[in-house]
Amino acid sequence: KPLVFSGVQPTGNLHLGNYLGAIVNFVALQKSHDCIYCVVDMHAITATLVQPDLPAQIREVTAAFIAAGIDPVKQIVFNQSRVSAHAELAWVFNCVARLGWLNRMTQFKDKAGKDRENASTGLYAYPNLMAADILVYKATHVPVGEDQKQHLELTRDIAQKFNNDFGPRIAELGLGRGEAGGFFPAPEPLIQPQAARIMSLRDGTKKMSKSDPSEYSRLNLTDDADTIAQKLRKAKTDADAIPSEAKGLEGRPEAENLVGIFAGLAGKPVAAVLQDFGGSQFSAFKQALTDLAVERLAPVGGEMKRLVADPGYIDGVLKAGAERAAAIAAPIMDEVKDIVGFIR
Ligand code: AQP
Repeated sequence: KPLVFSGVQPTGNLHLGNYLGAIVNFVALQKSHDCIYCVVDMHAITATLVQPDLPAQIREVTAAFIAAGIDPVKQIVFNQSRVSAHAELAWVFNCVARLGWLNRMTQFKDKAGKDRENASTGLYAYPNLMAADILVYKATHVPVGEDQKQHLELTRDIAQKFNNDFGPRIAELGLGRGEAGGFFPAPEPLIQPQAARIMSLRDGTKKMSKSDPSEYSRLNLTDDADTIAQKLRKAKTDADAIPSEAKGLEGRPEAENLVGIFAGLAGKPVAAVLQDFGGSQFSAFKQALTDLAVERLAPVGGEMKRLVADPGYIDGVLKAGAERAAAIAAPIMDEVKDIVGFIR
């Protein structure tokens, strides 16, 4: 049976890229799938150990999920550290994944930067924990932005190696899944084509990111209308008008990004946006983009602020979600222990 799993790190500054690249898709998928949405607090300490206010950051992501339209009664919403099976399976996967596989991960290279010797081992093993997050539920579909595609491929490699290496034990214990035989499924990424990669408002070649020191690089979900207007007014552009066809965006990363953001917010293809605005100057386009961004984001931000003002409600959602998540994960983790040979 298809099952959706995805996570967002509570590292502060939740932004438009997280929203259009991931959360909008989370909301859409709940119509057709059972979904587990996780606030991945254990991932949040991999790059920066001491977070400014981790409990508040966890509540903020939870509020964003609910404000965007995720139903925490129908779907499962919880914080990762509460379900210990994630950490247990991650350890097994630390022993499945090969150093050579992790050495290829571009996110580690980006986040570790030049001072690689000083990066935490948690940051290095991050993709193994991510694989455990997904596979501890045997989830089959993972909505993510394009930056996570490589980690999803690694998750599939880990699933396959586990299935192969333990193949005889899996068969002996009768724990294979139907004809495929393997224990873990090979989960598939679900990437929104229009908003797969939202770029910085200051530099169209850099991903919009929570950790960018410039507030002007991103639209935060909690920005008010004036802040959204100000950031978009200052967003970098070039001197040419908006083209009427996509090939006119080639070599113009900032223009491409703003048109892509418009398309993502409007839920329209880029070609339709170019048809409407082809020939317009950026000043007029930015005004229309501001109106649209305020219309789409302000209600989400407003609802987030209302929800975080009631931490009791949020904490109740996370606790109930963790109990439901643990009930799914625990028997799968027991089977993993049986396959590996741990006495329990
Ligand atoms: N710029 C983006 N465009 C589209 N999707 C994006 N995502 C992140 N940035 C963009 C997607 O949002 C989901 C949650 O991301 P995350 O918080 O778990 O991790 P991240 O990718 O490390 O996010 P940031 O914002 O870029 O944080 P920092 O600055 O810490 O690196 C994921 O599905 C991600 O693809």
